[in-house]
Amino acid sequence: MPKTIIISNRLPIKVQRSEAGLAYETSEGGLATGLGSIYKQDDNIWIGWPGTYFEDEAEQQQVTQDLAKQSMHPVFLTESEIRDFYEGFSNETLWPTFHYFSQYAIYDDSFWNAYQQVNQKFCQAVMERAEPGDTIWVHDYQLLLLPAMLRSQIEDSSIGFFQHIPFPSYEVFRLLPWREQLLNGMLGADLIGFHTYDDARHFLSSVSRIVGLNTSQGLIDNGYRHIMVDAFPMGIDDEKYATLAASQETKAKMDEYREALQEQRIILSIDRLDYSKGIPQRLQAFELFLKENPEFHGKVTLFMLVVPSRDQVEMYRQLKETIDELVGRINSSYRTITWNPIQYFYRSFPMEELSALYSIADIALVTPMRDGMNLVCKEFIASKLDKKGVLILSEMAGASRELADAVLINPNDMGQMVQALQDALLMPEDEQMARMGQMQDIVRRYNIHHWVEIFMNRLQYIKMKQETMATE
Ligand code: GDG
Repeated sequence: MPKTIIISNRLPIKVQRSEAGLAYETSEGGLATGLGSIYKQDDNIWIGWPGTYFEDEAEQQQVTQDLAKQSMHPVFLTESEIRDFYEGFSNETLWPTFHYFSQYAIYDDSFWNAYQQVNQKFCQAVMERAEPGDTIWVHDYQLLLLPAMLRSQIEDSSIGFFQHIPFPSYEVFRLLPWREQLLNGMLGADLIGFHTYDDARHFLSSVSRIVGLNTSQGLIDNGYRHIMVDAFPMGIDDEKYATLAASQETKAKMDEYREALQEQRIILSIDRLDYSKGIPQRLQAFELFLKENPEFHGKVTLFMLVVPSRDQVEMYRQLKETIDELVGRINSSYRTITWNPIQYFYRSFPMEELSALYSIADIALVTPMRDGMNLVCKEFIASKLDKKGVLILSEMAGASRELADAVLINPNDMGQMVQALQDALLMPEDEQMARMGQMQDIVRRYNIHHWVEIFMNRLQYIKMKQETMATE
């Protein structure tokens, strides 16, 4: 029976060494939840890197055996591959370029060589398990070359590709020395998906101008096949967040936080450490808000969670220092004996604590400079059982295309962010509830299960269409 193979750089599991041996922790991320309904079924599998460096062959074998029981197949990366493919080309070349921070991009041939080599390694891992008729779904910017590599070996298979981060405009994308190879890699797929129509449009324009292919109405004709390009805005598992918000564990945490924070209005900020998330700009806006609104001193707290990420990369280390300094400066300037304007945490929180924070927050301040989608804002919406609360959302997040009832801001406009904070803090409850109700409808309707279903259906559709076009 044909199966579905999912491939992403990281497997939906964390493998760690402990004194008791290897420990496996399943990911609670949105992608893992959504695709869980697929890869755990029948003979379907998920192929990816387990996220840890394993030198020892016996250990690799152990991991392979353990993961196989959960339908997962690991691709092991060497130390130099982790450095040059993952931290290098993926995170220091593609990530900044695709988020419009091309001034941070490093163009290094050894990174590029490692990127090709690791994509080839993934291709081999897929080929060891793929059979005719299988459906293959490749995820994200670490594996842009993989669709074409697979296509050259299994011509007829259905290959879908989804990019979770933005696709930049042609003027930015063309800065990459390897632009044509990257596009040709993606064009090995039958269906190429992005979070927004703008991303899809930017991709099509790069294909037309760099590869010279005809692109019309979201279809690319490469002379052999028609490739479909479209927007598939990713959703979340809304029920999971609503259920968690109603749970005893979350309620207990909410009581604890409420007692500690007393009558404070809570502004919540949650991100991975990343310059694309606009954390320093958000802090500067909050500082300006405090300066201009002394009546709110002692009455609002910015609860800021920064989840450690990529801290081996120099740029991220510097960003962490900038954030530490800004928080220190703002707190030392405005704090009183009984009030700290910013509660700052540089660590990851367990789900029920995250849920309690979403539930008690008056405002979620989500202001990335650029974000493919941003799931935090959707999780905040799904957790608001009483519909009270305001979402302040950057226009530069893919989610802003769907969530028109948020207070939308441009993260480069400090004055607008300050105004948004004032408006949100003063917004009447009935308006909060009306806006939240609208956004909940969207988050519910276009949830993660809908996203998976619609992508898979469209992949099937384009495959059928290719066949009918071939016989015409
Ligand atoms: C990429 C794209 C796109 C955060 N802190 C904690 C925690 N989280 C979870 C959140 C959320 C996830 O991390 C972050 O997701 P985002 O979508 O906001 O951002 P990226 O990680 O950059 O993801 C992005 C996404 O892919 C999907 O396509 O939306 O644009 O950049 O789920 O809840 N989870 C736990 N503790 C924390 O402290 N447990």
